[in-house]
Amino acid sequence: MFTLPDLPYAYDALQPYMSRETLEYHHDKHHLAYVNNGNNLLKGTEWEGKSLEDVVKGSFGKNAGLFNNAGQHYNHIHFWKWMKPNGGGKIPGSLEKAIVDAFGSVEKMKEDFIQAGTTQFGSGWCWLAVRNGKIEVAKSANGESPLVSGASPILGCDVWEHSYYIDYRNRRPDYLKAFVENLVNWEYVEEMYVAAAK
Ligand code: MN3
Repeated sequence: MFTLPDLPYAYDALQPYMSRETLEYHHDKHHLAYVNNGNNLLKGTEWEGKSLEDVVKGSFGKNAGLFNNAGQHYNHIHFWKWMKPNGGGKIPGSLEKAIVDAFGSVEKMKEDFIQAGTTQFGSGWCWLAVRNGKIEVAKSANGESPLVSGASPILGCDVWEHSYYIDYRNRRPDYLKAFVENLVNWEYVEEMYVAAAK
């Protein structure tokens, strides 16, 4: 069974970069809907009782309704933890080194990440993911993530309009810049990097 996790901070803790109103709608309504719909669609399938990652990977291309909701449940569980109050700032050493190895500089990684989110046409996500030990930038539509192409997501930004329209209207690039510079919890990204790079 999927369950909705609490936000790891107060609803107003990410202001002014993400408002209480956005988090109330995004967490309490959108994420909850993925949990409830996912649970209904999971019943009686071969994936009942499997881990969330296995449900996401297994249902991809086989059961679109279940995949969309399970995928979004997975993405949002991490999305809340990929942000923190007073986020952004210094990237922990081992992660910073891996980023520089892959992109040449932290600035280039941020530029590529923001570019991926800006150019994702319609709803979706932009990502940092680990593939064969190396960090890459990716983008995906709707509820998809690098999990379905054999990579491990370590950072994702939700570019569905419900994630930014209240605060940024149509200015998606401004939202992405604020996410990277002021919201990202790089310690959690590093934790996922270490687990993925093993
Ligand atoms: Mn969302």
